[in-house]
Amino acid sequence: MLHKDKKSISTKASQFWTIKAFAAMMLLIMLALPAVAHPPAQVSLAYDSQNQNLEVTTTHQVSDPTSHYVFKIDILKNGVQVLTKEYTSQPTSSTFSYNYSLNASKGDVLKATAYCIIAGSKSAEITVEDAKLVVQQAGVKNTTNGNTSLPIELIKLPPGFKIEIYAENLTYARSMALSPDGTLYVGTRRPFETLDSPNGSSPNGSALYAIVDKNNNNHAEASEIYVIAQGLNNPNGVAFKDGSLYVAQINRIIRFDDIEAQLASPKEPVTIKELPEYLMHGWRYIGFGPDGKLYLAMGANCNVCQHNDELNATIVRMNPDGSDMEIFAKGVRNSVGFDWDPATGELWFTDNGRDLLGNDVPSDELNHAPVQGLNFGFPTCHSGSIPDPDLGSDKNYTCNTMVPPSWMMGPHVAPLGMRFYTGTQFPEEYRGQIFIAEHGSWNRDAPIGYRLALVRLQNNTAVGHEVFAEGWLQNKTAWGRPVDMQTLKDGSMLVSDDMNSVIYRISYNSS
Ligand SMILES: [Ca+2]
Ligand SMILES: [Ca+2]
Repeated sequence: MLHKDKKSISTKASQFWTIKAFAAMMLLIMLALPAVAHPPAQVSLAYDSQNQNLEVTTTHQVSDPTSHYVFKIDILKNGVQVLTKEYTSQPTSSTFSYNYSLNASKGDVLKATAYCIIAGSKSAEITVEDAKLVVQQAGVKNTTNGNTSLPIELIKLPPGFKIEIYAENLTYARSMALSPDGTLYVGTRRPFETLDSPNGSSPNGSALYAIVDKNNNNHAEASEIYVIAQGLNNPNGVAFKDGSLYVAQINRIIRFDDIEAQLASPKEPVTIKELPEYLMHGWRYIGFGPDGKLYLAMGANCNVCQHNDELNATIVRMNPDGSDMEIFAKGVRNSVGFDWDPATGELWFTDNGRDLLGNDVPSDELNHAPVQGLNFGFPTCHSGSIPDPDLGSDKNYTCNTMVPPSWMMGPHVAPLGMRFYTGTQFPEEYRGQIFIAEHGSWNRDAPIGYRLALVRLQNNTAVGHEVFAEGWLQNKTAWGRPVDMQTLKDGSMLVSDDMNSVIYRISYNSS
């Protein structure tokens, strides 16, 4: 019947339907256009006050950067246009940076807008801070229905290893801790310019997360992520012991008791330790040693300085209730990662070297503190052999009494999280070795870091250093920043990234 009707359609009607089909096709093409010609997904800004340089990083994923590209960048200072640059292509098919020489001082608001040649634009804004700080804005994430679009296929790993997204939308995810029952706790740290007040304790402060992978699919669905607390003052450090979660904010350490039973609605935490509140290097890292003590890194409140607070630039330890705090290691500028060798029970830690001595000096450090009371050099001695030039050449500072680094990680790589690999999924050659997350340089001309490094040990001594995972840095532009690692029970390894607010999972399969 239908077949017969179709056959009987007149030529006129047939022309009509052809026009209709043509119109429908045009409509479809027009509807499809926005998916082809999209505005840049992300723009982020970094201003280097010292060098008066604005770096504009744009993510604009295209198939052909010579025909579909960001053709213009506009820059406004305090609402007034100060710079316009036009381009006839973009350097890469995804993320790229342009640097502009620009005079700005503290308090100035810089805004950059990137325009797509076909359609749309994207803007980002920052407020210029003190000369010694570079302001970075994470920008707007390209997030659709909870699926973050990140080019993880760019990350290179040794053969047999795979990286995938484990959890997303964890705002500024930083340090991680795993409970014996497998709950993952995730601390966070806000970039300076997102703090609503100097102490960051407003309702718009930072969140603290817990993840329970209930369906064991090695991915955190939204229903498996708990916000344990909000409005905290940069809860960077997390540690777990005897059923309690310890959280180090800038200004205090708090403890959530019996937390596993009340992830959905935790009781009020108790404060176990008040801490001196300062922003510079004030992001706290904590962990429990094999001696049952809570260890805490107290970063130096300066780039380089002699400080009259003896706790400044140390690693301290205390009882789990906060009592009997004592200095464990001195001369530690800014450690944001430490761990104990499961074979010896001895402490190893990363340390971030001072700035403003140039691109290649000093090296960041991996250190070894087998006993209490050692001095690792800061502020008078850097990298084990460089007396500080700014603290007075007449003082004849020497490195003789200081403990040199166990391994030089390279200048400005910013080694943060540091973990012994304690699983058995990775091949034998990785077991008991040290993984280090390099957050990446913020003030080096040629960026460095933005990768996972591996330091190999032999007989309790560091003997080698290699790159384990890289690709977050592409053409001098970083699209991700590793912070901390955590080995899961199955031997896979999680890696947090505070630039993208995600956690990756690295696993190994020999077949
Ligand atoms: Ca899951
Ligand atoms: Ca040192």
